[in-house]
Amino acid sequence: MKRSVCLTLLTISLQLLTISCSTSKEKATVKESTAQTASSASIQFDADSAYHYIEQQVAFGPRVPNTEAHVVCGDYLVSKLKSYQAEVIEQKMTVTAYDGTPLKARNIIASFQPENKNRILLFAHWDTRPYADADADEKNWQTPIDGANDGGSGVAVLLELARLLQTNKSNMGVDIIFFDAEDYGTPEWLEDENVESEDTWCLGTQYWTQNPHKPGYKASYGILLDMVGGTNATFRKEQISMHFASYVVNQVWDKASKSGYSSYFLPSEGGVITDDHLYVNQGAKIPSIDIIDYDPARKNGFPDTWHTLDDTMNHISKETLKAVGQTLTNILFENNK
Ligand code: AHN
Ligand code: ZN
Repeated sequence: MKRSVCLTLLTISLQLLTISCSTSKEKATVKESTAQTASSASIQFDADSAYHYIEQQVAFGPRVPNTEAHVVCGDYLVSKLKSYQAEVIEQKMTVTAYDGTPLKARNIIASFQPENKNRILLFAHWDTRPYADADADEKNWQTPIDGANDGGSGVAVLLELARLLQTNKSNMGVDIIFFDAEDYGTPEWLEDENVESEDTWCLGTQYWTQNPHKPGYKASYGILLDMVGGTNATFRKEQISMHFASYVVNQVWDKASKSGYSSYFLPSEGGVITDDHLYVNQGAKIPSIDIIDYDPARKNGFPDTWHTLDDTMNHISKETLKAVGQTLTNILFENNK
């Protein structure tokens, strides 16, 4: 008896739902078709442009804090973002490296629609590692790397998104942060199992979480791009991201698949990676994920070029840049409510 009442109620409510759905669906269809002509159908992420942004960064030389190339590249990034009509804030600071070296560092923050309360945070590190300490040849361990992928690629994808944000309106306010001093962590040759060295990485991000560029800064969620330009890259569901922001991971992976990039964004489990998103999650309390090329079947999970002198333009793929860039483009400009 009870069951049948329930069922009847369910049927009635389902019918009501169908009726209300069909009317709102009609409206939605109309709305969508206008929106599509205006934006989503036509917004293409230009992988050639992103590739060029990596070339430009690499041309400065390794972007290691306390070097001239680092200063000049920072100026280039600021001027690019300003040219795309973003509001740009530079956060200059001195942070202390694992060995006590004071590092002159600079976080570069670009805001689109700064007045919009509904915000998304996109971030990447822009500095490059001073040491090729994962290089097969020990003679190279003290040599700085080009960082085409590790550093260059995430920044390049975000610069291309900034270019698109200049001419296309998202319904979200967007903040792009280029964090500094991510990659100056304790070198492998000094790694000591008994000494915790995790916090020697991501120094710019750690500074920012303690000194946000705007008091009480919040975003609905954050996406970190790290090594998103390598040949044959694959992205797996990184576990810190899953812990703090599984719904963001799933939303991004779903969008990637709907955009035709399910061969890059795999549904399998990734590593547990100490990266800038950890501090954004813990310190700033913004649910954030890491899109990072990581395959547990590899030696250390990261691409073979990681922290080696091989992290050069030769191993950058426009197809990978397109897969990541187009997925993010579709997140920013599709399904706007
Ligand atoms: C560590 O190696 C501790 N984390 C990886 C974060 C990283 C370094 N991403 C790029 N370079
Ligand atoms: Zn690195």
